[in-house]
Parts: sequence; C-alpha cells; structure tokens
Amino acid sequence: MAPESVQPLAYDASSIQVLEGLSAVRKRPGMYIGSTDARGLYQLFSEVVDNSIDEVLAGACTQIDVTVHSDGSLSVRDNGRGIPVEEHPKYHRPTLEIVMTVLHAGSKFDRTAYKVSGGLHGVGVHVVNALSEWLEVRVRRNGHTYFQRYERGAPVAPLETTGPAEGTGTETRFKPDGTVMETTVFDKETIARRLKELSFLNAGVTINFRDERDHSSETFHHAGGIAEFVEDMNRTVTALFQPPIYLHAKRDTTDIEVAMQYNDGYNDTTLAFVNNINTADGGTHVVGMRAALTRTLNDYARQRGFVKGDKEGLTGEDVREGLTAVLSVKVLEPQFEGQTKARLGNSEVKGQVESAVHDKLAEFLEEHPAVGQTLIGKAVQAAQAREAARKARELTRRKGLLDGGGLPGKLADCHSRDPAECELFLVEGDSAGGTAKQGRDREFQAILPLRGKILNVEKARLDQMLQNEHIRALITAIGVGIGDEIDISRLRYHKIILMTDADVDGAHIRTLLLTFFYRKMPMLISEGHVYIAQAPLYRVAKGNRLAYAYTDEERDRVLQEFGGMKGVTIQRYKGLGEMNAEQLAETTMRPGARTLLKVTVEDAGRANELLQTLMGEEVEPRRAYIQAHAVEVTNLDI
Ligand code: 0RA
Repeated sequence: MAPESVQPLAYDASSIQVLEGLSAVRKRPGMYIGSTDARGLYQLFSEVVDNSIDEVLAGACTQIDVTVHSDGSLSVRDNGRGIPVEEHPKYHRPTLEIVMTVLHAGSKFDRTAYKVSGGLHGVGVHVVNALSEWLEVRVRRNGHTYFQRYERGAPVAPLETTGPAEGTGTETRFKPDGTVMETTVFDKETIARRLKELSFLNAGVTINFRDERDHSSETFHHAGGIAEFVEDMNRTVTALFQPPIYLHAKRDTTDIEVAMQYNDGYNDTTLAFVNNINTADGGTHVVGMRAALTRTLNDYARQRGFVKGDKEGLTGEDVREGLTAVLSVKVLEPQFEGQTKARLGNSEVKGQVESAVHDKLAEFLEEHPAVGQTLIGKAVQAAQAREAARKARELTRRKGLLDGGGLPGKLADCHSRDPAECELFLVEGDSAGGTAKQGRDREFQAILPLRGKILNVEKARLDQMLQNEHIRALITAIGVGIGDEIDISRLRYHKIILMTDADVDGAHIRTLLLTFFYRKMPMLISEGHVYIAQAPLYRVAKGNRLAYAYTDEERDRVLQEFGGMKGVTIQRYKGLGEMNAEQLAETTMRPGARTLLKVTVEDAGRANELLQTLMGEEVEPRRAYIQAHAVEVTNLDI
C-alpha cells in the first residue's frame, strides 16, 4: 500500500495505544529525558541530531543543517536516506508516522550497526514529539516529498505527499511545549559546542548551524577528525610534537580510534566517547587505553635503554603527564553505567582497546623514533617529579595534614559529623569569612576562608601544590586526600559551596577553585558535591519593604513592584563583606532562602579551558581570547 492511500486517522486500537504512549511521556517527562529544565531541553535537541548522526555512521549522510528559528522552534535537516514512509508491517500505517509516535526507530529498524542504549540516550524521537507543542517532519524519498504535522505528539492529518523531491533526506522541526517543559529557550552555546564536537568525531561531515534569533551562522567541518580535535584542545599550550598521533583499528565488532599529543604541561586531558556520546566518567575503554599506553611506553623505554633493567618502570601517571587525547570507540551494544550514565561498562571492550592501542602505538613508535624519544623523555621526567612529590607527601602526612588528624586552623567546623548534612563554605577573604561564621548555622555549616590568590594547579605539580597553604587547608578540610590516594568515601561535607565576590577577583578565585576540583577531585563534581552560592547584587528598600535582587533585571522588576524610584534606597553590594551576618545568611546561606548552582562537569571544564587560555604560555591565543571576550572576562558568569 502506498502511503498516499492510508486512510484518515481513525480511533482504532493502535491509535489508542499511541495516545496512551504520548500521555505517559507527557505525564512523566523526567523518566524519558531526565528533567524538564535546560538539560531536558538539550536532550530533545540531542535526540533529533543523534538520529541524523546515525545516518552519518551508516555512511548515508554527509550534511546536517541545524537551525534555531525565531519562533523558538528548532530544525534538523539531513541528506540521509530519509525515514521510510512505506506501510509498517505490524501497525499498517506509514513507518514514518510510527517512528514519530510510538517506536524507537534506532532499535526497531537496525539501520546502523552502532546504536546507543541505556539511560537518557536514544529514547526515540516520539518522546521529542510528545513534548512538543508541534512537530513537523519532511522526508525526501522515492522522488517525493512527504509531510506530516503533529501537535503534542498526535498527528493532525495523515501523511501527505507534497511534491517532487531531489535527493533524499529528513527534516524535523519542533517547538518544545511550554506546558510540560520548564525551559523552552535553546542555548546557542551548548548546541554549537555539541555540533562542533560531532563534526570532530565524524570526520568529513558538514554541519551548518544557524541561529535566526541573532542572525548568526557557523559551519563545522573537520576532515582531520579527532586528530584536529586534539590540535584544537592543545591550541593554547605548547605541543611537544606535530601532528598528533592518530591510531585506528578494529577488534571484533568494536571500532577504535585514538588521537593523542603531549604538551609541556602536567595534566592528563583525555576525552572519551562511545558511539559519539561523551563518557565523562570513563569506563572500560579508557581503562584499556591507559593500560596500553603504560605497557607500550614501558616496553619501548626498556628496549631502547631509557629505563634500565632493574629499575622500577614508568607508572600510568608518568606516561599521562601532559597528555591530550581523544578516544572514540564504536561499540555494538554499549552499556552505560553510573548515576549519570557517563561510564562504559562493557567488560570485553577493555581488552579490545588495549590490544588495538598497544599494537598500533608500538608500530607508530617504530616508525617515528623522534616522537618516541620525546615521549619517553617527558615520562622519565614525570617519574622523577613523582618521587619528589612522594617525599613531599610523606612530609605532609607526618605533619598530620592529609589524614584529617589536624584540621586547618582557619576552618570553623560544624558540629554535625554526618557528611550527608554537612556543608563547607569556601569564602573569599578573611572579612567575609568572619561574617559567614557569624551568619552560619554552626550545626551543619562549616566555613573555610581563603585569602589572596589560590595556586593555579594548571601550572603546578603535586609537590608544589602541597606547599601551598590554601591548597593544604582545602584538602585537609575536605578529607578525601589527593593524588593516587584519593578516597571519596572520606568526604566530610556533601556540599562544598564556593562563595566569592561578584567582581573580577571573585571570578578569578572561583575559576581557580573550579579548576582545582576539575583536575584534582573530579568525582566531587561528577557526583554533584560542588556548588556556587548566589549572593545578591542589590538591596532595595522602601519604607518597611525590603527585597534583594540577584541580577539587574530583578532589580528593575523590584523597582516596578515597589511603584518606582520614589523613597527607594538601593544598595549595590560590591562584595560579600558589605553584608552583615544576618543579611548574608538570609540571602545566600540559609537553605530554603538561598539559591545554589550545582556545578556540572561541563561548567568546570569550561572554567579550566578559560584558565588555560588566560594563564597559558602561548601569548597569541590569550591576546585573541581577551580581545574577543573582554566583556565576559570581567563579568565571568560560571
Ligand atoms: C529507519 C530506516 C532507515 C533510515 C531511517 C530510519 C532514518 C531515520 C532518521 C532520523 C533522522 N534522519 C533519519 N534518516 C534515516 C533506512 C532506510 C533505507 O534503508 O532506505
């Protein structure tokens, strides 16, 4: 049966099933997309884009156009094969309609080998449809253009053929439904960042992004794939060799790609992806890659006499010092684990990645001895520094600093010993620290004042870090330890709250602290223990009425509520220190009254990148960045 001859919608058994499915999604959106805030909205965008990316993975699509329209809708258009419109064998309706209303196309049609499963990934475009005020799909296939419109997930008319078509492809345009979604405004930067990432991960695809709201557009295309990704990540630092090492191999059905380059810094920045999904918490693929790196470089170093036979070898930390890498694997049936489904669980993948990376890296080093020498030189230096760090740590332990034995003198601890209810405020400056101490609830709120500049951990090794008084106090107060010995079960406060001034210095300290957590205690962030306190910018009073405003817009709203400027006093807080204890408590610290922002891994990553650019050695990108972002830098909003 050709789709044109499908009868008008009738309320038969299958359409009732559709409506029930839709109302289940609309009743509990969180079950399908995690939440209905900006994150949930982003899931809707991801779902639609990932479907087009699946066509790229199938080798059937070369271009994707993403547009945020001025009416608030978003469209994704691809030149893939087009969603099938032919009658579905089971449902006796056009497959397109079934995909849009019931089925999870990715799993039921097996159009590509690599698909995603588990958690929030790949829930099906019918979920997007159910959460949209309207959705329109256009498919080009068999020389025709097909069109169908849905409202809140239900078709408003049968699939129609609207005219002839050249080529094939799918375009989905949807407007998120404000009655079920808390947020309906797409965030341009988040979308652009993901599209750029996808263009690196899928070498050769062209992704055009247009935002009609500000008439901007950008094209992402990277023929060099993840090798260019690594170059981009290293653009603000000094790379030790050019171009990045690129390895590609298959083991069984798993496809493995690695790009890596070392820089003269000390950190390991490895981004890992499974079927184009970022696995921020690592997993078996990352474990396999690390094992391969350690084994291959140790073999190489011994064979060439860089490490003598009886000497202890290079550790994993040694060979990862200054490493920037992207690992991208394609796995047939990925299992995503952990609270945020950001860790790969498939046990077979470890051995596959280890074998592939070992073989290909050994081969590469054979053929590029100069690069091999550079790598080993760097790792041997790291091993020497590790020895120095161990000595420094032993010294600190003897002083009782790392085992919680002696808490730092500056810490005003709380009474409770139940970490789940305890909060640690990291406060900028001794004076604000004093106010916070008076304003806190000492039962469960602890205060640690931090004065002056915190050490930039981007530029310091562990031994140097441990010589810094602030860093030592921070580590001791938090309780989890540092380096290889980190143990999150010893966390003393489940909320660690950054409370800094709303000025440039405050932004700087916040960026440094976020970088510290991102680099040295990343699980505190990924498990949601790090927060930013929101202090008010204004105190607005009129007669016996009083309000605090956290933004300029809020201040204007308050002024309107108060009936204008007459008799109003506005105080602008330049720092936390200008508030008294009661004010600070009631605006910023007391649960119920305050607003806390939970820091995400992405927030912290951005802080880290910003810091690298601002503090990095490469002058040119720093100058360019400061010129381009002059306003934001003074108004850092993380
Ligand atoms: C099922 C089967 C085939 C393609 C698709 C779905 C498909 C889905 C989407 C979603 C967005 N863009 C898409 N492009 C294609 C394979 C059809 C065939 O073999 O012709």
